Amino acid sequence: MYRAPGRINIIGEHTDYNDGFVLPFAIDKYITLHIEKSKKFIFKSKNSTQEIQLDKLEKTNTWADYIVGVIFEIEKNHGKVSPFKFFINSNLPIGAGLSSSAALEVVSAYAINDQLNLNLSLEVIALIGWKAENNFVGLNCGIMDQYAVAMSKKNHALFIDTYTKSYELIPLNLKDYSFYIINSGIKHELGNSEYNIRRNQCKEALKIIGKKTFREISYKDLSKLEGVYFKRAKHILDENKRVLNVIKSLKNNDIETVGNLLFESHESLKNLYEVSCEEIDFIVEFLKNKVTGARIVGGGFGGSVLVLSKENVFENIIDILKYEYEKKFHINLEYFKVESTNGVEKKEGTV
Ligand code: GAF
Repeated sequence: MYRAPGRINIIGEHTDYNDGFVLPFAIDKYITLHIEKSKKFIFKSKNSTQEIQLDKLEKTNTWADYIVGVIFEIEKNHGKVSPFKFFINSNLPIGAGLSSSAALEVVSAYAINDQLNLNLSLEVIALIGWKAENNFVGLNCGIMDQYAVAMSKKNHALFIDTYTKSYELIPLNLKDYSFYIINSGIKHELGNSEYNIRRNQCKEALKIIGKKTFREISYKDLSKLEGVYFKRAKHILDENKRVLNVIKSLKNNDIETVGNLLFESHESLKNLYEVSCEEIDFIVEFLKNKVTGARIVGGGFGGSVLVLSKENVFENIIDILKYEYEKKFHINLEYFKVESTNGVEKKEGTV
């Protein structure tokens, strides 16, 4: 079987489609895939009785589209893909901002590459997943998720410069601190369309300034912008700086500063980039002055909060937060500790 992990992003949110910096790592929650030759394309998930069968590859408006999109992308440059049965399983929460879609794309591209001996590199596999998401699924995302899911290494974060598409592994020595995910349980229907709107606003900001890339923009240029264009662009410049500061702090073993930068990032995503929501803000507000750092993670409009905390501190407050959240929103709050792990791989075992 093959498996691909989800990812969290320590910092660098909404910078990956703006030629900026990101710092994700793959987490120990996975989508697993078994694949075998078949007469038709068949898509089956262990979590559902439904089986999708296709004589001809086409849009299904189901999770199978992530795989169909990948097959189309492979066929564009690497020849015909014969029919397979795809059987998947997952312990990665869906719609929680942890990149379940990138995991599904990357694990299918990786498995097809292996089965057909295409000899594609991990970068090419990641880019096939990214193109499937943009060209077929319709989310105009950046490369962060697919790169993190494909290229991560245990005990490291992956610093990606999305302008040059180069990356560097940054050792993660967190001492007695850990990362946690708190899933708000909110999946915003508007997520994809709002995401694409943010992307267009950034393009428009560049046009007003008269530059081709955010990499050529300085704080002085922001005086040419107003309203949402100013807010979006300011977030990008600040967030890129924060990524570099987090890397510096990690190298200096200064985990408290990493935490402060996470809180700053959240404020910016809430007020400047406007991708948070009431439920997530409630969680982050509760955590202030208690844990080391916390912020919304992923595309936003729901999903999860990433928390950096000492274990005893987190354990002491999480039940109170759960109680308060469930009282206010009537939603069960799920949480778990995340460990870094390797990117996509082939494994012995069953799905
Ligand atoms: C989603 C996208 F898929 C990523 O490319 C990235 O833009 C992220 O939102 C926000 O940082 O996960």
